[in-house]
Amino acid sequence: MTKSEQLQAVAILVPADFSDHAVGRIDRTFRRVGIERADPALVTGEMRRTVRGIASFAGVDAAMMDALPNLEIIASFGVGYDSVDVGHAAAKNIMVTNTPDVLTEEVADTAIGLLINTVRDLPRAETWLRDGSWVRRGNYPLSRLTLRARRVGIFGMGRIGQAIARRLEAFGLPVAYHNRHRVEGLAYQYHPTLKGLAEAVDTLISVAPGGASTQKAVNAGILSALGANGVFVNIGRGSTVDEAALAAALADGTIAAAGLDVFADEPNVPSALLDLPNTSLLPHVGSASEHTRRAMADLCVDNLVAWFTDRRPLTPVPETAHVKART
Ligand code: NAP
Ligand code: 8YV
Repeated sequence: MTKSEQLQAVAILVPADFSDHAVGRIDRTFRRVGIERADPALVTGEMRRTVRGIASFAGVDAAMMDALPNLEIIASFGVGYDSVDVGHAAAKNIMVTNTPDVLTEEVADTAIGLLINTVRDLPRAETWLRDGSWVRRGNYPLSRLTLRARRVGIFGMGRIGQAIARRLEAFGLPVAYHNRHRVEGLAYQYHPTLKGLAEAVDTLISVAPGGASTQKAVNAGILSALGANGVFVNIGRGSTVDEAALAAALADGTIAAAGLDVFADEPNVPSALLDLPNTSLLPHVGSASEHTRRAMADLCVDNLVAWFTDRRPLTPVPETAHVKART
C-alpha cells in the first residue's frame, strides 16, 4: 500500500459545521466520518471501532474521548484549546494540536480595531451617517474618550499580546503586562499580579487563554482598579471575565467603556451588556477573515497528515507534547 492509500484508510471524525477548506482537504486525504457534533451519544459502533482522529472546532470532552477507544489525535481548529479536555487527553495518550502563529497578526489587528471602536465610538458614528442623522441632526457628538495619553496593560503577553503591543508602540502608547512569568527580553513593564497591572494603567486588553487559572480573573476589584477613565477590551476568552461585574462597572461609571469580541456563553450575549451605550461588541471575529481561517484550516489538517505519516505533529499543545504515537 502506498503512503497515500494508507492515509485514505484512516478515519477522521469531523463535526458538521467545520471549515469547508479543511473538510475538502480531509476528504482528499483521509476517510472522513461525519457527525452532527462531538457528542458521545452520537457515536456509532463503526465510529468506535475505526475513528483514529478528530478535527475539532467546538471542543472535545472526556466522555467523547472515552467513546472512541482508537482515538490518537484531536486536531483543534484555533489557538485556544480550553474547550478540549487536555488533561484527560494526556492521561489517555491522545495527542492534541492547535493552530498558533498563523492567526496572530489578524487577531492583533482585530484587537486594535475593537479598541479604537470602543474609545472613539466609531460604530455609532457610522450608524449616525447611515440613518440620516448627519443630515437631519448635524455633526456626530465628540467622543468622550480618546486613545491619546492612555497607558495600556496587556493581560496575556504571549504571541497575540506581543503583536498587539507592537501596534500600540507605533501609536505612541506605553505598554505594561501581566503573565504568570516575565517574558525574557521584553522591555515592557512587567506586573506580577493582574491587580498591580490594572492599578498602573487605564486601558486593559485581555488576550489570556480560558481555563481554570483565568476563570473570572477580570472581576469587580480589577475593574475598580482600572478606574473611571478605564477601558477594558477582551479578545481572549469570555470565561476570563465576571460579566455581571463588568456590566455593573459599565453602568455605574466604575469604568468608562468596554470592547468585547468574546463572551462566557457564546453566542448568547447578556442583555446587560447589549443594552449599555458604552460597549462595543463583536461576534468572536478575531481571526475571522477568509485568509486567516484558511491558514488555520491548513495547519489543523497538516497536523493530522504529519501525525499519520511521520507520527509527529507540527504544533502539539504543551500538555500533550510528550505523547508518543502508539505504533
Ligand atoms: P499564548 O502565546 O500561549 O499566550 C498566552 C499568554 O497568556 C502567555 O503569555 C501566558 O503567560 C499568559 N497566561 C496564561 N495563563 C495565564 C494566567 N493564569 N495568568 C496570567 N497570564 C496567563 O497564546 P496566544 O497565541 O497569544 O493566544 C492567546 C489566547 O487568545 C488564546 O488562548 C485564545 O483564547 C485567544 N484567542 C482569541 C481569538 C479571537 O478570535 N477572539 C483568536 C485567537 C486567540 P504565562 O504562561 O507566563 O502565564
Ligand atoms: C476561532 C479563536 O474563532 O483561535 C482561537 O482561539 O478563538 C478563534 O481564532 C476559534 O478557535 C474557532 O473555534
